[in-house]
Amino acid sequence: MDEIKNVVDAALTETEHATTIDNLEQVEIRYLGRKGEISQLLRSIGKLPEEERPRYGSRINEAKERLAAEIKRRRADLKILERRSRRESERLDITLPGVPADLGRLHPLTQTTERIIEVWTGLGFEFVDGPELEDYEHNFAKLNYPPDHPAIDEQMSFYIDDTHLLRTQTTALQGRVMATRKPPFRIATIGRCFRYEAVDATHHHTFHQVDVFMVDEGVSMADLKGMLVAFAREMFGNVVKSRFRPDFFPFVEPGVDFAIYWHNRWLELGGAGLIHPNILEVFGIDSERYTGFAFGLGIERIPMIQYGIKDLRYFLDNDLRFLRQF
Ligand code: FA5
Repeated sequence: MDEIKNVVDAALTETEHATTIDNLEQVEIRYLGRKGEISQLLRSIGKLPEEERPRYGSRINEAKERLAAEIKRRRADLKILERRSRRESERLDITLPGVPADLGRLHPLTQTTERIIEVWTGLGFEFVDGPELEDYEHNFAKLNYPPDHPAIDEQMSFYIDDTHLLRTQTTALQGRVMATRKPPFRIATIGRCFRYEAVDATHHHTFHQVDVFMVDEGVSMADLKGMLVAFAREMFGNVVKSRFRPDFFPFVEPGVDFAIYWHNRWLELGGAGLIHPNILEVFGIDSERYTGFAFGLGIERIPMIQYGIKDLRYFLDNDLRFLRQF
């Protein structure tokens, strides 16, 4: 009987001291398992005299039940403790100062692009995207370039095969629009252009342009000038002075270049003019009834003027010291 008491006392102490559910399971196996200490006590019954066996047996069964009940209780306690400690380790201290997030910002060219879109949308123009991988027809032929015209060489191109090239000008979209729409329309497009150029502070092989054109009855140079001046004022402020000088582009007649006066200097923004009647006719638009204007500007030029950036290579370098300033 003492032996039973010793085993039960030891088992109860170990149960009480188990600090994890795993610990407790080991205690359970050691005492209540098939080969555990209590089972061994039961097996030793055979060695006792007949008359002692029932009492001994029922003592062992009581001990077994008591131990099982204690282990069950301890297991429930440990579950609560484990849950609590998990909860505490996961608790957030919302009064701790946070780690400031490194905020991204829009690239200066994206900011300029968004502003340009805002201004021309406000003037009633719809923005349409064209492909960067263009065909010769849209980039040159449909824009009234005679074959082998020197102006084609002026825009040195990256050819992909005999008939496809990376577009050299967003003006390439004009033919795509005129083939599918009837006037009146007011269209604009903005995006990347590519020229096989020696890269320097004002020229890149990859740059951006915006092209804007409209076709309607009675569109004249006065409309073109009025809208370009309105655009320049939106971008550079009310004081800006602008200038139009004759220039040549095969797709306009007359053609002009457009410049603004900024910090005591004339700065060219791009080319413009009235859409050549040949182009309207190619697309079945009656050039007696309809006229149109078109212009195309380099985008990099705008933030360069606004912020006094001397070298357009910064825009493609992705140097954070430069980009963080905008
Ligand atoms: C044109 O590309 C004509 N398509 C513009 C046009 C459209 C005229 C509609 C008439 C009617 P130009 O090659 O001049 O024109 O380029 C226009 C502007 O794009 C230039 O003034 C310049 O700001 C920019 N640009 C041209 N080449 C580069 C280059 N390599 N790097 C950066 N900007 C450039």
